[in-house]
This record gives sequence, structure tokens and C-alpha cells, in this order.
Amino acid sequence: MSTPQSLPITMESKNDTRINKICQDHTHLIETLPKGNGWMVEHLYNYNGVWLNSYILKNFLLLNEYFKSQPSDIFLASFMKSGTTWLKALMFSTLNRDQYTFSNHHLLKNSPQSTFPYLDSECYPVTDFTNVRQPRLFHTHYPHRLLESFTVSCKIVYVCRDPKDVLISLWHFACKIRSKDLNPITLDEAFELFSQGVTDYGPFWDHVLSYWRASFGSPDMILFLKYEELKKQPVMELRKLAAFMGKPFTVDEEEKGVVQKIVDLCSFDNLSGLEVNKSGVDILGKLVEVEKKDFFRKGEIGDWKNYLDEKMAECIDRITEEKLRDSGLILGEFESIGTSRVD
Ligand code: PAP
Repeated sequence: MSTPQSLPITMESKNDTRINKICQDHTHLIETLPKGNGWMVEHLYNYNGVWLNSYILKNFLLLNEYFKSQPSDIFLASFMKSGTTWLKALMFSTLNRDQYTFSNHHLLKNSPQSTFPYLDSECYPVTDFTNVRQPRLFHTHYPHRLLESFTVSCKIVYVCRDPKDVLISLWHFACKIRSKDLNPITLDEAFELFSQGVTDYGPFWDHVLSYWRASFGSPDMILFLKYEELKKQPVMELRKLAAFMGKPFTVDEEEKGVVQKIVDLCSFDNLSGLEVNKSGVDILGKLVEVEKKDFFRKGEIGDWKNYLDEKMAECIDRITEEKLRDSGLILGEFESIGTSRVD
């Protein structure tokens, strides 16, 4: 496994002096930014209030120069460890349900990660997405303010999760892919960094609020989902997702049980048990190799209870309370189903 700290310049881009010049300027810019401790690599950099590793930041700056969004593009946006793998499977299989039978489905032989690109690490402008099937699907972890700086009028599906479960999931993941040149990251260190907002794409709370607030202004353009609600009522949430993406389930499909079949195909138990997700690696963009099994750990609500003591949990809850006060957004288990939005 490797976690490159700098942007790999490919043969194509080596020949492009303009890109090289831009990359050099970006390197100089990054050197001037405030630094914090990283989870997977040594340092994170604070760019306009968002903590990013240098590779993801450089890629963002390149996306701003080169990426051309199309109105039909659909973005899956999320903070890390909030349900991306699951949503990738659900979005891909829902949009392409005319293409595959359930007994010979693409997802039985291909990992959810491979179904559509993780844009943040695609190393623009080397990757070309012009011939991708419409609508183009992209996954990003950038907060809304950064995403909207290089996209225009695209639909966004956002998924969020209880921050305590995000913290534990992220810590486990970081332990797996953290650069071997660095000391392991302890749970206490991870907790401190998370509470201070110093995580890739953090602070967590600003991230969630950025999409939550944007979804108020454009509810037709941003679908705001919660991991916990997906777990508790997957069929209902999937119907919402399909309609939002412009492909609602028909009466005939409902009668044939297609919604439940997609839910079952994409369930944690099914996907994590497939050979294709148990061995081998996924290369996220051009950034890092991750063992496929590391995208599937427990897939549960409330696993934080096995790791955080009372004081730690209270601290995260207090920050969540303070940050989300007056927003109408409630995160975590204590929310009752059907009250996502307090208008
Ligand atoms: P990413 O940020 O690296 O893309 P992401 O897929 O968002 O990761 O989150 C991984 C979490 O989703 C893991 O949670 P855990 O560590 O608490 O177990 C993973 O197990 C969980 N997950 C993966 N696939 C599914 C699924 N089909 N259903 C429910 N949870 C899932």
C-alpha cells in the first residue's frame, strides 16, 4: 500500500509546461498554509478552513482549472466513512437496473468502489471523462463550498452519519492505510484530532452543515440522506434516491420486488461476503491502494459504544449540539425516523 504525499506527474502532463507551472505554483501555495497532524499521511493543510492532504488539495486546485461539469452529472458527496461504498452500490445499481439481471449483476464481480470515480484523486487534467456513460456519476468528499467552485447545476446526493461512528470507522481505516513511516495513530490521538476538526476534509461538522444548508436552498438539487435512516428503512430511502436521480421505480418494478432486490444486493452482508470484495485492492483514483475488504468492517449503527468512553462520547455529542444548534439538523441514533428536516 502506498500513500503518495505529492502529485504524481504522468508522462502526458510532463510534456505540458502549463500544467507543470500550475503544479509548481500549487506546491508553493501549500507551503504557506497552516499545517496539522494527518491521519494517513504526515500532514494536513488548512485551505480556506478545510483540512486536506496535499495531494487532494492539489487535485482540487487542478479541478478548478480544468474540470467541466455537465448539468446531467450526479455527485455522491459525503464525509469519509459515512456510507459512500453503500451509496455507490445503490446509485449504480438503481441507475443501471435495465442493464443487468440480479443473477448476473455487475456488482457480483466488481467492487462498489470501481463503479464510478472518486474525483478528488483523479489527478486532473490527465483523466478524461468525456466518454463516460450519461448521466456521469462522480464521488467526492469535498465540502459543498469547494465542490460548487468547479461544478454548475449538478444534482448531489449527500449521505451523513453519526460523528461518533464516523470517528471510529475512520480511525480503523487510518490504522490500516497510514503510512508505515509514521508512528501508529492511537484512538486518543484520533479522538483529539477529530474533536478539533483536524481530519481529512474536516471539520466534520462544517462539512455536514455545508450540504445541509445548501439543500435548503435547492431541495431539488441536493438529496440529504442519513446512514441510520438507510439502515432502518432502506426500501423507503431507495425509492427517494431513485426518484431524485430521475429514475423512479415503476408500478411494475414495485410489483416485481425490484426495490427490495436492489436493497438486498447492496446490503452489507451480501457485498462483504462476495469474493470480489474480500480480496485484492481498489486504487482510489491515482492516490492510494486500499484492500477491498477494508471498505467493509462492521456496517453497524452505534459501534462507537465499543470504543469511546462516556467522557469521549459526551464531548463529541456536546460539540455536535453546539455546532448544529439552530440548524434543524439532528445526527445520530437518538433521532426518530421521519424527522430529518425541521422546517
Ligand atoms: P470511504 O469514506 O472510504 O468511502 P465509506 O464507504 O463511506 O468509506 O464508509 C465505510 C463504512 O461503511 C464502514 O463502516 P464501519 O467501519 O463502521 O463498519 C463500512 O463497514 C460501511 N459499509 C460499507 N458497505 C456498507 C453497506 N453495504 N451497508 C452498510 N454499511 C456499509
